[in-house]
Amino acid sequence: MTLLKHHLCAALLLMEFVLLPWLLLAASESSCTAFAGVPGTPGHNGSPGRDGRDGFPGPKGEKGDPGVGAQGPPGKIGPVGVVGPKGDKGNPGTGVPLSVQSASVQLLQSDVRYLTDRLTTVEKVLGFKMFRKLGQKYYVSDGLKRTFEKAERFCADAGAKIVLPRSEDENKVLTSFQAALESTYVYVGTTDRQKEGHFVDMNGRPLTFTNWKENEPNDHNGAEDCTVIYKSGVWNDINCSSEWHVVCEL
Ligand SMILES: [Ca+2]
Ligand SMILES: [Ca+2]
Repeated sequence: MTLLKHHLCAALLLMEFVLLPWLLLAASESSCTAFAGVPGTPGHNGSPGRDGRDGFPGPKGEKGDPGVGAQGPPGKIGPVGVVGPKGDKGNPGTGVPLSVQSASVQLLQSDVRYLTDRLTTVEKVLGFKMFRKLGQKYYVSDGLKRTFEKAERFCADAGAKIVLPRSEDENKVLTSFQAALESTYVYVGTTDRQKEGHFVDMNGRPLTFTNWKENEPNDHNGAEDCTVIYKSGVWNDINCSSEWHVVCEL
């Protein structure tokens, strides 16, 4: 009987590497004689453990700083204040007397009228092709030839009159203007239409300056009541229906 038990134990040990673990357990729980076993193969690392539980709440934080709110809307307008006391009497005025002011205004108005007139004259002058200036007077021309009557109308339409020299200087300026026009004759504003032999200006006033050529005015054939100036500067009475250069004065 002892021998059979020994063989059974040996058989169990031989199948240690072949049989299931329950056989090993059976052998260990039996009363088999002990044998030193072969060392087992090291096991693999286990799976990661589960996540830990949430920790306990931390201690209470410190008290925060005071907040800063937005500015509120403006308040209502206050009630009307009480009327203040009457002010002190003012100092005496230092204005210019009314009579002096009136004189100054009149002077200014006169200056404005003068400047306006001069500006109007200059604007008229600029409307002509040619002009000469002598003092406050302008001689102007478009280089046209007209009868005396049409020459009068031409100048009047421009707010002017047919040129009439009233001094030696004016006569010279007109002569130089005549040369620029390349003109033989230029009408001047004097006639004896009203009274033969009595030459007057376009306003019917006697002449204060004349420069008649020798033996002129001669009223040739009894038909010369108008006047021209030669390019040499001397004057001659001539038929009014002839067409000669027109020069106006402003
Ligand atoms: Ca005449
Ligand atoms: Ca004549």
